[in-house]
Amino acid sequence: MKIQSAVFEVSSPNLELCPTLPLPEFAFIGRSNVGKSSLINMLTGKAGLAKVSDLPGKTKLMNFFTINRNWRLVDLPGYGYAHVAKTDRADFNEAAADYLQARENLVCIFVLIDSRLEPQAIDVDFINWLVDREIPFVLIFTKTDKQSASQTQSSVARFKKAVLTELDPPPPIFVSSSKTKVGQREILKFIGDALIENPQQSNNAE
Ligand SMILES: Nc1nc2c(ncn2[C@@H]2O[C@H](COP(=O)(O)OP(=O)(O)OP(=O)(O)O)[C@@H](O)[C@H]2O)c(=O)[nH]1
Ligand SMILES: [Mg+2]
Repeated sequence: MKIQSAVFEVSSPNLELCPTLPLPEFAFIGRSNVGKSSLINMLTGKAGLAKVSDLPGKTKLMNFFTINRNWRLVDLPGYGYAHVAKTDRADFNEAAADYLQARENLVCIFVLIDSRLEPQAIDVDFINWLVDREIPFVLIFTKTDKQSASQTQSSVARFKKAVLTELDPPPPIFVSSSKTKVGQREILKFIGDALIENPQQSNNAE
C-alpha cells in the first residue's frame, strides 16, 4: 500500500455530520495521549496532518483524512480524559460510540494501547464494550521506541493473557512507534489487504 495523497477532509461532532460518500474507513481509538494522531501522521508520512499534543484530549472531534482519494483514516477522540457519567451509554465520547456502532463503511477499528503499561482498566473496559457488541477490532501497541523490544514483547504477552484469552479468533496485533516508524509497513499492508477484501466499498482501489 503506497500513500500517494493524504488530505484532511472534515471534522465531525456526530455521526450525522460524517462524510456522506461511503469510502472505506479505518478508525483509530484509544486512551488520550496514546498516540493516535501521531500514528496517523507516521502512516501517511505527513508530519502535520493530524494535530499532536502533549496535552491529553487534543482530538475532540472525529477527524477524517482521505487517502489516495478512495479510502479514509479516522482519528477518533480519546477516552479517559473528560469523565463521562456511566449510564448504559459507553463511558467514552458519545459521537465515537455512535460511529463505532453504526457507521456502515467502517472497515476496521484500530485500538491503540500504550506498550509500556500494565493492562489498564479503561482499555479493558473499552475492549469489553466492543466485544459485548460483537464489533471486531485490531490492537496496536504504541510508543515501542521508549523501551526495549523484549519489554514490549512481555507487555503484549501480559495484555493477551489478561484480556484476550476468551476471544476467538484473537484480534490481530501490531506494535508501532511513530518515532522510528516501526509497524508502518505492516499496518499499511493490513489496510491494503482489507481494501482488497472490501472492493464493493472502494471507488477504484489502487
Ligand atoms: N516517543 C514516542 N512518543 C510518541 C509516540 N506516539 C506519540 N507520542 C507522543 O505522545 C504524545 C501524544 O501523542 P498524540 O498523537 O497527540 O496522542 P493522541 O492519542 O492523538 O492524543 P489525544 O488526541 O489527546 O487523544 C505526543 O507528545 C507525541 O509526540 C511514539 O510512538 N513514540
Ligand atoms: Mg489526537
